[in-house]
Amino acid sequence: MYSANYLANRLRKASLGREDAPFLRNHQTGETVSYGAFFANAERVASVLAQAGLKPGDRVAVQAPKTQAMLELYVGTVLAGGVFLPLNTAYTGPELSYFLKDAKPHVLVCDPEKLDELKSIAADAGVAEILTIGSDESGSLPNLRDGAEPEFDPVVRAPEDLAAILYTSGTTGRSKGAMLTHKALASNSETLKDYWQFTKDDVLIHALPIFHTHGLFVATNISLMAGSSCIFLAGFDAATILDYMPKATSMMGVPTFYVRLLEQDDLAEAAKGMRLFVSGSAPLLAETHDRWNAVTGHAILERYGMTETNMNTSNPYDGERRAGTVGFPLPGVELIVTDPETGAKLPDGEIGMLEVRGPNVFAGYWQMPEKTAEELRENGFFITGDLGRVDEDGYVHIVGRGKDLIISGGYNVYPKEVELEIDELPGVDESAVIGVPHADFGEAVVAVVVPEKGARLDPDTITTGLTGKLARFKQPKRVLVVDALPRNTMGKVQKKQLREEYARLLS
Ligand code: MCA
Ligand code: AMP
Repeated sequence: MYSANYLANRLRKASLGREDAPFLRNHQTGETVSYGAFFANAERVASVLAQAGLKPGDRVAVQAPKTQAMLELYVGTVLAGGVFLPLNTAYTGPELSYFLKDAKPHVLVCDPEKLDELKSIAADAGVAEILTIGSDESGSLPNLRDGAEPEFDPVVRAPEDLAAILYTSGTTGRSKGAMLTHKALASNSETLKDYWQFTKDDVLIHALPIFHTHGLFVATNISLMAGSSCIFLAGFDAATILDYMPKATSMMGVPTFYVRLLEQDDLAEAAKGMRLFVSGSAPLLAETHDRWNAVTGHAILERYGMTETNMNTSNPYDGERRAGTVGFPLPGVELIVTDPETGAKLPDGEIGMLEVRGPNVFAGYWQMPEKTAEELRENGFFITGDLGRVDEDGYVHIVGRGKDLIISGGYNVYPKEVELEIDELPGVDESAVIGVPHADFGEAVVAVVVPEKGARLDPDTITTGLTGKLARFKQPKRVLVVDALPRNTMGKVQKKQLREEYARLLS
């Protein structure tokens, strides 16, 4: 009966008839939730959403703690024909206000602790219904779910219908909503499940947040599609992960996970029975890859993706997982390297802009046709903003970013967004925000600030001034006050020079 709904059908298929098989082993509650119970709850949530007046295509925004209830909301939204719109729990009220006004969701689901703050923000954005999910699985949504009818007829959804919108920061400081179709999400997860050989016998350590592609569409969708189970952790904690490893088969993480796990004494013993470690969202240093291999005997499998495209390339499951590369284009994904200026295809081996095309590519940016046209070519190739090359054996190397982006611990920070906030603060003339190497986060945010003429600036006042305006992970780990920013003859700020000058600031 799920067959009418393209994505839900594919998320359900592997567990049909295996209702008692475990899906989530919830670390917080200590309970294991079976596939049957999980989908019954997701159907009840779909009923609650329909009761609340959700129509096909309506958005359901959620900024809630990582819980089983939030995963039920994801699947429930898909079943109800809605568009799931998860938001980073670190976002502040002003940041949330932008997303709500832009996406105009029918429903907002938030942490009960934020309800008072978000009520007026949601009302301003025209949100019809606010529900809550707390970190202990309580809240108004779980309450309504428990009183709802257990069966729901999934709303008909075609491959090209939207299943989710995920916001990704824009170079101008304005985030863009990447529109993801049922087909894009389903096809990519199906490909990855096969490529990485996930089966019902897998037990995945799930410690990533579920408001981004990596934790939601890669880790969760693959588990559902394989009918495997997840050890579901609210967040990353090295000791807890080590405790679970002997009961698990696989883990997905950002490079910071691997750097931190390498500091644990018992890693080699704990990792013995694991079959797969996947890394992505940011570059994994070859040094981390090699150390992991030396300690555990496992070669981390690195892959490369984006919010707009889900996963594009992966190192092989069987075959050499080459450190410092992101492997080969996935089956069905085409990858070309082009001249960043002209867009012309470059000869093999040359460094240029990576462009990708395939069923995984998004349908465009929400209500931003000009932005869509700038980045998504008419022939279907998406201009990633990443610079790379393909070596003689076909492995893709990412050598840099054409876009002005900092990736800190797997979270993206757009310097412009931070600079705009800093420049608003009293006594600031201008600022330049850069990423510098950081042993734990890979890159860390640093702000170089010039005071107004005659003004005295204390770095702490910048830090305090940003509180409540920007999510903590976007805030500079260090603020430097200088007399002037380096510029070229055209007057353009030389960020490269700043990055070189401060390369060892935090390492
Ligand atoms: C936390 N903090 C950070 C970060 N995380 N600062 C900079 N960068 C970060 N990533 C700050 C907090 O604001 C806080 O600061 C202090 O560090 C401690 O916070 P806590 O929550 O305890 O940190 P943590 O639990 O140690 O978190 C680090 C983490 C986490 C586990 C690496 O950031 C994480 O789970 N990252 C994964 C992100 C992810 O899933 N990315 C996938 C995006 P203060 O004390 O000052 O308040 S999807 C994607 O990129 C594409 C599509 C792809 O290819 O996957
Ligand atoms: P997001 O905007 O969160 O979708 O982040 C996507 C960006 O993360 C990509 O455009 C890359 O710059 C980066 N990224 C993801 N995976 C990798 C990887 N394995 N190596 C290097 N960069 C990566």
